[in-house]
Amino acid sequence: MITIKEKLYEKIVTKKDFVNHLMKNYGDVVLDKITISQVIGGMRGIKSLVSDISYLDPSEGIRFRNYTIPEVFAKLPKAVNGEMPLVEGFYYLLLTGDIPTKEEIEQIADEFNKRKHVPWYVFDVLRALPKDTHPMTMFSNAIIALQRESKFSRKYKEGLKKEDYWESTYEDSISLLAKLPEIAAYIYRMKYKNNEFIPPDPHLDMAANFAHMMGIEKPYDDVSRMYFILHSDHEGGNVSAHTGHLIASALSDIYYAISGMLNGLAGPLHGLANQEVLRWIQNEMKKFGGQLPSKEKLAEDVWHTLKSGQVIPGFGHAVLRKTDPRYTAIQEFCNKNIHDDLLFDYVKLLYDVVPPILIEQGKAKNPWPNVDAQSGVLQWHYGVKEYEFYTVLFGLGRALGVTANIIWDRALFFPLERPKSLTSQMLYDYIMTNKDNLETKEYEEVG
Ligand code: CMX
Repeated sequence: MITIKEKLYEKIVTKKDFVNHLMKNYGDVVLDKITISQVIGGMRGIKSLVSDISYLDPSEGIRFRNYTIPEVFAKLPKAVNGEMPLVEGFYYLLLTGDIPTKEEIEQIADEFNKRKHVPWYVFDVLRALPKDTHPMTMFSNAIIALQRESKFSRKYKEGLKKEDYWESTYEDSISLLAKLPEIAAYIYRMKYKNNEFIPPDPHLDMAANFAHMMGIEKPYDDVSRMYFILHSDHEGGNVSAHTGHLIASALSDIYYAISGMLNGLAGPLHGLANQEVLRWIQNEMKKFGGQLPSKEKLAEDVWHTLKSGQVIPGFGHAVLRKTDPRYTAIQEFCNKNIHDDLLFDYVKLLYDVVPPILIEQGKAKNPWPNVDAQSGVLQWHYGVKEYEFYTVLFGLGRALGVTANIIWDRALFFPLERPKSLTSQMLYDYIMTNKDNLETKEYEEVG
């Protein structure tokens, strides 16, 4: 059987030819017009990145390597005694685009196993931080501390050839991913479980080992598998994936890139929204004395949140225009496995209450829930009630997608990312100079 690296190499050669062909023969083809509102408004919808790892359709939602979420769940080999696919197999899919055999999964699991050991100084760094440091800050710190391990950076200094960039990036990615479950579980148990650590079990798969180190019984292993897979990637333009790509485009190594992408994920408009959803619901639960309110009462509070200038966490999306299929996947799992859970009932009620309000308010382009509206229920139900920790779990999953993307960025020689910025005066001058040729509206001079 060929190794993963050999398989990747074969695929890289073919894909590189394809991308070179596009660049050489069609490099001048114009894709889309770019509007002033896109330039000012956070580059929404500007097609300016390439990722073959996943694609996000506004209506259908995410496809990982062209497979929908239900297809990923159905096609990938499952864990023994589990319903969810092995994360190792999913990573193989992200890297190669192929559904792995059991042997191929064993190969990648073996690679993770060999590199699992977390050096002592990482724990020292974590312990040196004040106890009230946010777990995302801890996670990001731990990863940046590991940067000294980077094979890519070492080899680059020695004069690495461009053709070989991807290989040591792959090595760094496997080494880092192998350590993330133990680092995350360590943060959790140091911060919330009185420093009572549970050593890793080398016989378990990545997610089961994580569940074990967290100290949580079955089916938390399956919950973790599902959680990591669903959060792994959301095409290239979201803040975390894009940050990782941008950092790595300067040939900063995986450790720099993943630590940085976590810092983007830590924002309340992105990954931190899962924490915010729980915080919001917990406040409601307290207010309603641990009871489920009527739709009308909950609607009043949703309006109150909006009118006080805040967003409703867990709703809306920059690309999606329908309910997030990641939300649906978690909901299906909850429907099957969770009964009589007040939090789950709140989430279901919010699904009925929030979208009509956001539609009536008329601002959000997408009134439907995203993954963060539903994901906290799972964690809470299975015992992770410290909701500050939820974004770390998101980050652990996201590292799968971002590392896979960066390995391919390097393989395909994607260059330094360097878009052009203009001054606002330049935008105005452009409009005034070209107003006779522009299609719409009257162009008034300002000031
Ligand atoms: N509650 C209230 N207002 C919302 C809203 C929500 N859930 N979603 C969008 N809006 C508002 C925006 O704040 C914006 O208002 P202003 O014009 O006053 O600035 C307006 O509607 C238009 O926004 P949009 O084009 O629909 O959405 P964006 O692409 O700008 O932002 C997102 C997308 C996700 C940041 C936004 O929907 C939001 O803030 N949602 C709540 C936070 C959240 O759940 N984030 C997690 C997203 C998934 C993830 O990355 O993990």
